[in-house]
Amino acid sequence: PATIRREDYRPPAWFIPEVELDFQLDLERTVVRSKLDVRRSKSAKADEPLVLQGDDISPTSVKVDGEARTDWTLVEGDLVLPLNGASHSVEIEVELDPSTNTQLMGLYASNDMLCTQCEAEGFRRITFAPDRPDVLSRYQVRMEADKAKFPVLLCNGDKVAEGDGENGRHWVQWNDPWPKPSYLFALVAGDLVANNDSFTTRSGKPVELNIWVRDGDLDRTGHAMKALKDSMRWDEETYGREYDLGLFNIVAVSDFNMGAMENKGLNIFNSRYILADPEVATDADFDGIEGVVAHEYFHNWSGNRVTCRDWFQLSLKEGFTVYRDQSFSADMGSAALKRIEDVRILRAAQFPEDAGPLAHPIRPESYQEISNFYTATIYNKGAEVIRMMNTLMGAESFRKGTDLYFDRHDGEAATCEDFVTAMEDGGEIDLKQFRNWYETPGTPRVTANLSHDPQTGTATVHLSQKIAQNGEKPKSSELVIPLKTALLDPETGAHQGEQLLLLDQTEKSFVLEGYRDHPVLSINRGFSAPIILESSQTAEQLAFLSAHDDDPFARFEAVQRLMTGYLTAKVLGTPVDRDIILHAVAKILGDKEIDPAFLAELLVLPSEAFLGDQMVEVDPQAIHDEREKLRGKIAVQFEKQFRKLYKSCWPGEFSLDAEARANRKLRNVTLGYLAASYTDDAAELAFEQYREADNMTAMQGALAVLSHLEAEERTIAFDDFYAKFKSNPLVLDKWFSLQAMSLRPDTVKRIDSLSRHPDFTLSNPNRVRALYGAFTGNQVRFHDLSGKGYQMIADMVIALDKQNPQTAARFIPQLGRWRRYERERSELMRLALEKIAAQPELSKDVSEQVHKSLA
Ligand code: HT7
Ligand code: ZN
Repeated sequence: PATIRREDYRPPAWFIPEVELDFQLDLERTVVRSKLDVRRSKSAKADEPLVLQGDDISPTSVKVDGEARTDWTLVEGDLVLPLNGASHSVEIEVELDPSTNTQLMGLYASNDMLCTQCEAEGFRRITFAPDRPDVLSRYQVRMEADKAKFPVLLCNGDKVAEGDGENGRHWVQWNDPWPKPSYLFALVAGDLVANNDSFTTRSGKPVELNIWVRDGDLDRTGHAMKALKDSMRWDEETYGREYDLGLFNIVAVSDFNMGAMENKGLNIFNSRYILADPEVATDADFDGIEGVVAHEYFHNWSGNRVTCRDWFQLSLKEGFTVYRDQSFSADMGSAALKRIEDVRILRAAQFPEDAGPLAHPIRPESYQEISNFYTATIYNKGAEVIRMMNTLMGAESFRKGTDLYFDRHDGEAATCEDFVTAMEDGGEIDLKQFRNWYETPGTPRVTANLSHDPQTGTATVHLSQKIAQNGEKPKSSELVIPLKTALLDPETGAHQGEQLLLLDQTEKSFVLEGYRDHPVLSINRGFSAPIILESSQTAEQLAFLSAHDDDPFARFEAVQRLMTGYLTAKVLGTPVDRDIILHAVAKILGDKEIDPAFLAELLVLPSEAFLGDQMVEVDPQAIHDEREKLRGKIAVQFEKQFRKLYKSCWPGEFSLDAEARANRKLRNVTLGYLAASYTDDAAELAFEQYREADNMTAMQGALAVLSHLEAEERTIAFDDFYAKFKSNPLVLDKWFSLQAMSLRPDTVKRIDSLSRHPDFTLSNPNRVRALYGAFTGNQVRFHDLSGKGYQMIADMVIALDKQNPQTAARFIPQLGRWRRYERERSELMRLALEKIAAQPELSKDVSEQVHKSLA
């Protein structure tokens, strides 16, 4: 496949100010007629032909200025049409069969409804167009379909007319006043019902809000609607951004490649990010809905009103919007817990990406298939970069910067450079060196050491940075790294205030005055920079921080570092003291000030995957064994406290308030410890929780414990769960996932049989992720030394690639980390990749990921 490079960007030769589309919709035969008002760019050559992208479509008719034309050619799917004037009207007709579109890009069928996904390059599968984000057009769309089968016809913008046609058909005319790139186009046709509500903007404009779902799902849309209204208000208050149409539609679909899509005025969502009630959704699901609804809504400004010039600028909209949705969720709930969660995600998904063969900067230099670049780096590291700007600038100046960015680029297709320049100009700050974050792949490693001179009462923080050279070569390695720091009194944990240390050279020292005693260093508080900290802190100092640090993230981090240090030492066979961990846990459990949700966070051991990421050579079995031993020891040592805590978090009536959620969380964590304490009643206890549960958080917590056990309660509970929820696809996904995450030795076999279960299908990405995605996260079973886990994923990728390349390609990074594993596993993983690479006719998506992983 061809490589597309950022440096090769050229402005478009033709602009299309107006687009008219006419859809004669049907599941098997849809006719699309387009009328494009094409204008030659002043900078384009006079004989430059019009090139309109197409993918897997061919025109049934082409007209220019009303005259039929046959002098067009198809070049690698694109329509090339010679034109000699400065402006023309081009009409094209295309026929599609949405029912056979298994890629879920372009126009496709999902449960008898028709919907679209155009980002990044799906519009070209609907009709021929300049399918690039820097060509913005005003769209007028007419949709016509059978009224009984498709009573609801939705598109971007405002509905301007509707009527009935012949033969039971009806039509709707839509007009979107805001010029937009083709990737933001959307339509939906189906038999849907709406949760209808309204919102009044702060300037007094009424907005009609609809969440469209299938009949029967309506009473599960309340949480999403609340999240939408909260987001609209928050964006007005926090960024001064108002909604700009009279209508905002959301549609939930079951077959969707990603989480959701921010199409102008018509967001389309994976149903898992819309539908929830306590019986079917966990607290984490509720949070996911709030975050994704907000994210898509916020795109209306950061993405739609100001869009991206080209796909290399993807983080311009995605990084900024993730930062915005993270801040929103922090404001809606607990900022501390949200930060811990965000960092967990960053470390689980982005750090490994940065350390592997697919590493890329947040503004990549090249790609073969842009769908492969919807990554944790673009999204989550991109958000961290924006967060660092906020830290450097301060809230007020940051807001001045974003105000200027929105004003300056409203209605334009902008670049990351435009964003940084606006932040500089609006916020009055120099971000020259900070820009290095945009072109530097890899996670910086920062060493931090503290020295103390009792004579002068000075404490010196010695910092240095280096970056692992992986993937694309960094152009510059000196980053601006903002480190929130405090020096804690070694007796009381008190400090004189937080300081922001800016590490902007390879090495830098900061001398701080007024410390009679050697203080304890608390650095990168709040995870102010996305780095790996290498400090020479002793276990005693970490234990001190884990008991005293007043920054919740730093306290959490101290516990994690303490446990990580212990576990990695054990795996390597280095002698290490366990008592210090047990004392730290005792202190945490004895701290009456800690709220239950935070206590639950502090008690969770670092994940096996995270522990592996800290090691030069990963042995998943050894990591698993040591982690289980420590868990068992903590469980046995503190069994009484866990039992007491478990009982004390007995839930009352279900509520989504913070206290009730904290109790559910702590209850599940303590149940996990009780099960690990080798007590005889573990299965019984979990089973009882399962039976008595009136909410999915408790049910899932119980099943997660049971899933690992050899007990008849396990079979009874899983069978019961299946019988209860088999008609709810989102809950059935949980049934598949929970089994795929089981630590039982027969898990690989079980996955194999689940892949032949009547409810399993490769056609639904949620189901694929539920089974195989959960399995690849199950470190000890996916990395089973037999290599069967790797083969299973390779075979699935090969089969899925023929149907849905985008979803298939997302499984490659799991195998792509083969170099990090011990010799035997490493070789087996490589062989699985080789097997995929040897397939004829691999998609661009899978081919790019596999070849980069093997290179
Ligand atoms: N901007 C959206 C990206 C997206 C997408 C990309 C490729 C293929 C399918 C897709 N569905 C949605 C989602 C977002 O970040 O808001
Ligand atoms: Zn997004």
